[in-house]
Amino acid sequence: MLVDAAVRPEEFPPDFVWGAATASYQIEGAATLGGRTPSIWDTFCAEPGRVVGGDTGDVACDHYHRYGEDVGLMRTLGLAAYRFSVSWSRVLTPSGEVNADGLGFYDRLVDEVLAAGIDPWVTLYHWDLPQHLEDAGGWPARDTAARLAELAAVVGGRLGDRVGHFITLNEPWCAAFLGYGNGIHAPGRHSAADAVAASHHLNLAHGLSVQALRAAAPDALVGTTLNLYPVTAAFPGADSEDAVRRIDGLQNRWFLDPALLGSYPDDVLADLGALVAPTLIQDGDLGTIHQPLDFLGINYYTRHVVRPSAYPGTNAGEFTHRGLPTAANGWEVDPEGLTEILVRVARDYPALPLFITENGSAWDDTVEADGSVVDADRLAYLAAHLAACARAREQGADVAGYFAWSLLDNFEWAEGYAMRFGLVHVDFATQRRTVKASGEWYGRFVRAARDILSP
Ligand code: PNW
Repeated sequence: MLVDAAVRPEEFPPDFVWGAATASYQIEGAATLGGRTPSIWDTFCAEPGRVVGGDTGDVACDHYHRYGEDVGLMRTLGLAAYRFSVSWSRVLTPSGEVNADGLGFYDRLVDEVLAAGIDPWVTLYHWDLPQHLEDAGGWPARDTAARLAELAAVVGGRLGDRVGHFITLNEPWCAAFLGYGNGIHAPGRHSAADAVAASHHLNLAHGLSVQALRAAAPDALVGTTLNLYPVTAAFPGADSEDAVRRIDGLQNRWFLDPALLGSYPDDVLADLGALVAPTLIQDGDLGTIHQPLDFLGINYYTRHVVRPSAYPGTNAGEFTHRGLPTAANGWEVDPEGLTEILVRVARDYPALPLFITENGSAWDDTVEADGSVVDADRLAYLAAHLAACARAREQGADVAGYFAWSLLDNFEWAEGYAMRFGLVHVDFATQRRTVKASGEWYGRFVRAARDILSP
């Protein structure tokens, strides 16, 4: 890939938040240690054919034991902030008790991050639902929303004296539609109605968790993270315009509107029709979901280019490409889409600081004879997307920070360890970490932007 994107540190304000992100199941390992019980991802990985290569998160990056080294890498990169998620089934037991060992891990991690001069940003839910809650119905069951608020109270209460930013959910669209709709993610169920029910209960869980966090951690700032995509028609025509509206509705507005405007979009309700069970959206739900937020997290990877038959979650080839370069996982590299989605969100949902809480790309990295990792494509991707953030800021979007996905190569869900997104290469046989060329570049850029000296 070749992207010609000049971007300079001076294009960002001194208080712009520079970070990197991870998620618990993707890096921690230690799946059975410290009282952790199984999550839906442990179960899913154990089922043949679900994950490429039969890979699991049992060991992953062994971050549970190596977090000190990993925080050292963050410091080397000059990061101002580190976004990670908590493993729900580490923190709470199936009977709802606090597991002191599990919560203690995050307590130590937060202290280590702070001691390195880095701000911890904590995501409550990044897809690893405790298996016992799935057995009780999972996200299609309304009760699961209240259970997340219990986690919020515990985590907020324990970490809220030191953590300045909490994110309720990571990408509820994925959790609902990939988990319960097309089944490519855990728990691997295939029901459109269940996916829609899950999406409403995730939205509800967001609202309830904001309330719980406000009570438990009154000094912290609270937001959520959505995976948003600009949606473009593959070719002109009225059918295409309707496909754009439908995909944009379910992918973007179905999550943005209730959280930020207090209503579901009428056109999406009409599209879904009987998939929205009569008892699903209850009186008062939208008021609960619509909590004042301090920021919105946006994860951006690519654009959706749709044909008339497109429908999210169906995975049936209705999405297409524009002929741009594609990363190793097939996602088109489209930095202009990032500018577009930022400017659009700033226009339609004003007065909310926006943070890129994930952006990055998978490539087949080359490990040189001397052990260095050359990843020119990832470096170019990063530079082009930082330039896209700068363009959005010039157009008035309040883009206040950027978290690269990901700090480390890690367990890439259904793709297992085959797809590498890290700024830091991980040799999974030895757990040896090597900062890639992209990581070196990002570190230099961040240090220049923050006006801090090299280590
Ligand atoms: C996001 N899709 O996942 C997640 O937040 C990360 O945990 C993940 O590692 C990263 O992006 C890279 O994939 C997604 O198929 C996974 O549409 C799949 C999809 C979207 C986002």
